[in-house]
Amino acid sequence: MNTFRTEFLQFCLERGVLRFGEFTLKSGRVSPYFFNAGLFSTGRDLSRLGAFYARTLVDADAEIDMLFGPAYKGIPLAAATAIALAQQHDRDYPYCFNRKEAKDHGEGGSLVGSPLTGRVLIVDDVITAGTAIRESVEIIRAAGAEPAGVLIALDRQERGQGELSAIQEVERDFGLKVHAIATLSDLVEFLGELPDMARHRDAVEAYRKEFGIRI
Ligand code: OMP
Repeated sequence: MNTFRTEFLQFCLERGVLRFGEFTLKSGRVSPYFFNAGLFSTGRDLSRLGAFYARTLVDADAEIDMLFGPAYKGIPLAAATAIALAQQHDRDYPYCFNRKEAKDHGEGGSLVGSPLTGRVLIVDDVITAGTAIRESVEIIRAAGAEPAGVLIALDRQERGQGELSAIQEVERDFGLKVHAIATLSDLVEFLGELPDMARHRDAVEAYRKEFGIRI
């Protein structure tokens, strides 16, 4: 695995973002690991996280015109990514986010930031069932813009209803490419390199056998 992904997963472990145990997911599945991006909760964490997102986007060579952060968790992620793209890659993209409740006073409306136009990249944390992404696609299309890709931190590589993962379904249904900083495969490989993580590796591997997509 490349050092970039190893560094990212190490960072997640250090910050407690990646945890092992028993976690009931939105889907009802009981997972031996959980990724909680909300625990990147200091200025330095967010700055480092933004750098990982930005680098993933630059490496993917995605053709986009702006960033969109879906409320709530996508908002600081899109902002941190936009800052890192400007400071570290000299790419000054406009960015925008939505409110969950439309305002009926002041400037009104439910979108904040740059107007949604052109090819829009959705920035979020984890995709499980893809619900949040589907909502973002609707918001972007309603504004007359084009959803052009998704950038997330972790691809759990789990099957959805059928054989495809939720991410593969999003790619198929909307023609959107999903870019992830790291995947479940990276996590299994990473845990395999840490002797004191063998127990967790086995549990994650067993979970992958049961719910993972075929790779
Ligand atoms: P969808 O909007 O259905 O794709 O689900 C994404 C959500 O799953 C995230 O925003 C979290 O609330 C939750 N989640 C995680 O954040 N991390 C995980 O490792 C797993 C889940 C989950 O519940 O599946």
